[in-house]
Amino acid sequence: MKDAVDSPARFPDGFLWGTATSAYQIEGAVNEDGRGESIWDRFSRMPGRIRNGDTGNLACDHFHRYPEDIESMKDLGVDAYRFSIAWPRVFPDGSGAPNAKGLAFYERLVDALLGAGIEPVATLYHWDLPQALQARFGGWQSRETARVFADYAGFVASRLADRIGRFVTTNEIGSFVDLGYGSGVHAPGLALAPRALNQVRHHALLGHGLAVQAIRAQGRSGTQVGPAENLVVAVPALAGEAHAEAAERATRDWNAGCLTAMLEGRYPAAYASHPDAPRCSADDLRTIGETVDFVGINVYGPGRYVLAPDTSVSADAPASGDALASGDAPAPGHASGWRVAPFSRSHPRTAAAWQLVDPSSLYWAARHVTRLWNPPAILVTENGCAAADDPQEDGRVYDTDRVAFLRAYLAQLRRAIAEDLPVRGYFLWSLLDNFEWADGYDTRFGLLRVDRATQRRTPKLSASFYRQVVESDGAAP
Ligand code: IFM
Repeated sequence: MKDAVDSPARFPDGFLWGTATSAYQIEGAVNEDGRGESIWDRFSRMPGRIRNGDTGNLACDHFHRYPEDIESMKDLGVDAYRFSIAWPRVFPDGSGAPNAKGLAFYERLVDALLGAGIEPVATLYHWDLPQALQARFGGWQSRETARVFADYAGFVASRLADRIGRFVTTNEIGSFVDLGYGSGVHAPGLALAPRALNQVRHHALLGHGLAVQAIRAQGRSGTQVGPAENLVVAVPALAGEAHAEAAERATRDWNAGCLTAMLEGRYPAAYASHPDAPRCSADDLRTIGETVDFVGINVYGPGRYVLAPDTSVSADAPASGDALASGDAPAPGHASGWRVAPFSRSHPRTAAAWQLVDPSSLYWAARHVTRLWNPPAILVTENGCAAADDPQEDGRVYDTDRVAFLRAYLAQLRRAIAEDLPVRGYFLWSLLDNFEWADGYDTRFGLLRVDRATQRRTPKLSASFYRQVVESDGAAP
């Protein structure tokens, strides 16, 4: 295996350097211009659900400050900006009559981005489900939600595909289903049994597939569409092809209920035959497996370390729980041809307790996705680092850990490019410090600090670093 971390790789022409955000995390203005309530408005009002009782009511006030935020993107020099459209702004009741004023915000945003020479990339679902659909159908518990999601996606494409060339359907089905309907730590805060949880995930996958069809039907010829998934990335613990192949198999198994199903149009046999498997028809699977123009991968760190099955080290661990969650393999690893090397307790993490660090996870994610499913293109739709980056006495933010993190992950992106893996864009999460869901505003991923009291934006050291990356087309790290 060639290790190209240190070799200079030219990024392909048209490679997109970007930043990413999502609507509820930055917009604020939750009651303006006819926006309907979302499940996150409701959830964040519930006592004890969000750290410090934070809400997205004001967030980064991006709804009013987007011109300033676009200026910041111009300073960074980025080619593209991935944002999300708030479904309840466009359809306050989830379906029915569209809200012209809600759509008008995104028209203003998109026009301003294009005016600044920045390509808009729009995500249609980044977790802010209209509360009306939760009340009416139980949200993604019902396939009706998948159906009306496609109506909304088609409508947005019919109005904006003249200016938006790339749409992301759903962001991280693997997260919003498990956290919102399984552990209940995210909206809508439910804790369903495994079978019901898998059915919810199936409906979300169906929503993705139906949205692909609707965008193709109502967008323009050439409009590109794909999902963004935080796949569980198996990283080979040791060098050598046998371990790399074991990690590839493990990645397919661990994403059985999500990305594997989307990209293969079927659930792998071990998943489909599990007693908790979702009910589904052949038609559903064809829809879920609609071809996509790109696969968005959100990569923050390693999901598991994996070894070839016959490796004689003492590492051995149960590979699966009983529940068929998207991150769980349905069959023991030995049967599937891999085994787990468990994380040590001292494995490095960022300021977010869940974020384990290994830069090579970005390379392995791109390599596994390419070898397993050979998509036309891969976009790194999210990658970033949580940091406890308080301002220093001079008022500046020296987020040295984020710079070190990005430098190391981007070197692995160069390694992927040097091996001709079809990565066509990189969107750094996130432009701004923002509402980090149940963690509120205390967990920060931004290139720009946002002062909570004044909303003042201060570019951090990492913003200067990323400007150099973009300026040099990835050569600088
Ligand atoms: O902030 C989130 C984002 O909404 C989805 N992907 C992971 C990010 C960091 O936790």
